[in-house]
Amino acid sequence: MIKIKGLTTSLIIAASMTGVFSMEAAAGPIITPVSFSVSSPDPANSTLATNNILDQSGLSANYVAGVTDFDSFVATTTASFAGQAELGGAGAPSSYFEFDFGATVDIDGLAVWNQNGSASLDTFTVETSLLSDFSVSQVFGTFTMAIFGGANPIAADVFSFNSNDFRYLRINNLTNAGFSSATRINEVAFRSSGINTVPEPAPLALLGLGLLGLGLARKRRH
Ligand SMILES: [Ca+2]
Repeated sequence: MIKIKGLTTSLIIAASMTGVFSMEAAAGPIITPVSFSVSSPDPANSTLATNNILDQSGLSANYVAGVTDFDSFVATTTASFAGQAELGGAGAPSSYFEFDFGATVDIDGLAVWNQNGSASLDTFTVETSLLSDFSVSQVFGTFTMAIFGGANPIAADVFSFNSNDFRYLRINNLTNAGFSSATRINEVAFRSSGINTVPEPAPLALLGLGLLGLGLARKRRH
């Protein structure tokens, strides 16, 4: 009877642990790239550091990468005029912001806090690749910023797309709100799809751990 009771307890522990992992995966935390570059930084305006796009500068709140829930954060966080990043040129075909996540990731959402003047981003594409030279890549559709040239502080535009595994992501700048020599955005954030490429503990493995725990407990008892 004790044995059955113990086994049942282990099953409950294993099941609840599995549940916890599932909930974490579904939460869709913000994940951040390990490095960032622009295809054509504007040498005339070096005060607009390119890091501004990723360092949470100008945001009304801060997140913790890998922990903070993307959807709830981007819904309530605004950006001020300070903390913008700039691309030289206005929508030239080779003009893009590029992000390296350091390993294969799976992302299904992007938040962009735009700049609030005529240099603000208008239309862009999202392109992803497993290769740094993008010789094989996937291009999502053309996205249009709903919020541009508007208020300060400014809310985030959020875009969703089919998740896929990649390491590198480009935001290809197509058009801006009219400024002829540069495109500026304040900040971006990425949503993990919850489909982690790092293997999560499988339910059977957790059940095994539970049974192992039971075995150890019984051994100590004897
Ligand atoms: Ca910023």
